[in-house]
Amino acid sequence: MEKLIITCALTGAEATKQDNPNLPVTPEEIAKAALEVRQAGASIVHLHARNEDGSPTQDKTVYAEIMRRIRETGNDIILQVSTGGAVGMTPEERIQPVTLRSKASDGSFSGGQATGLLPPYPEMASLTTGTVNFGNGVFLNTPSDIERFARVIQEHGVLPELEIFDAGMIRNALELRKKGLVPDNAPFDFVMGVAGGIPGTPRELLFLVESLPEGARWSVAGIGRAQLPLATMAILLGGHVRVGFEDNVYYAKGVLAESNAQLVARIVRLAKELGRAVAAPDEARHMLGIIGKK
Ligand code: KMH
Ligand code: ZN
Repeated sequence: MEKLIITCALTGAEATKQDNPNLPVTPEEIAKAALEVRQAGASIVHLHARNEDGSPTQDKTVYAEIMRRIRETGNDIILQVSTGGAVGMTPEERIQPVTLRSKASDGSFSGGQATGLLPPYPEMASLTTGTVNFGNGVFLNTPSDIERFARVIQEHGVLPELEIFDAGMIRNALELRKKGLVPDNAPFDFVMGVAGGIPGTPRELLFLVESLPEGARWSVAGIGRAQLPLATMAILLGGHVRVGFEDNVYYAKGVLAESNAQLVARIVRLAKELGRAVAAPDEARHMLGIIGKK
């Protein structure tokens, strides 16, 4: 089996400090959490941004500050920005952070100032390929908006990660592939257990995995109590794992997690016990086909 890629979704758009006081919210807190999860064994961070009052924002200046602070700590973790944002945001708001990476006239990509550190721009972006009820709200992704997001992600040289909240979204993702709007190496991430989406059960995970084309790379992000069992299954099945406060603020039933790093460290221990080596960020870049892009 290939090495395990661990993604940590540090903050999300929904959890609050009331849910877990250890939730990283400010750019400084997010950069600190990103370093801790890198040291614990994660190779990708999935990023969301917040306003000063803690409410979600897709403002690219806040994302720019988060990524700058992450790189300033010498952190080489892969930077994945959200294009999902929060329920109710407009597509224009949501796509902003992708544009922090710009294409130069010679075809190379850049963003941020040269610091001698890895550049502070997005290497990956999440791309949800359908609409799903999301608790009491609706996470709206119309066919035309999905195509538009895919085009902008492509134009900015960013690798999309296909966020699959329900089975029909796999079909939509494959349509985008056929149209040449997402590359064949774009990984799938099954977000399982959202109220309104596919349940986070072993049976459903097997069904989603079997629905993918041969050779497709996938990870699973189990919501709440589904996080640990589904992550364990992914380690065993050759998939990859996403953990973090965006999806689950608990370590065990009734016990809040101390940090995102605590959740990552448990996956690293499990992988070790189960005989699966863990990928470092550069190894993950090679596996995902994003190494070499500047
Ligand atoms: N906050 C959810 C409504 C993503 O990051 O791409 C959507 C979300 C997905 O978090
Ligand atoms: Zn997200």
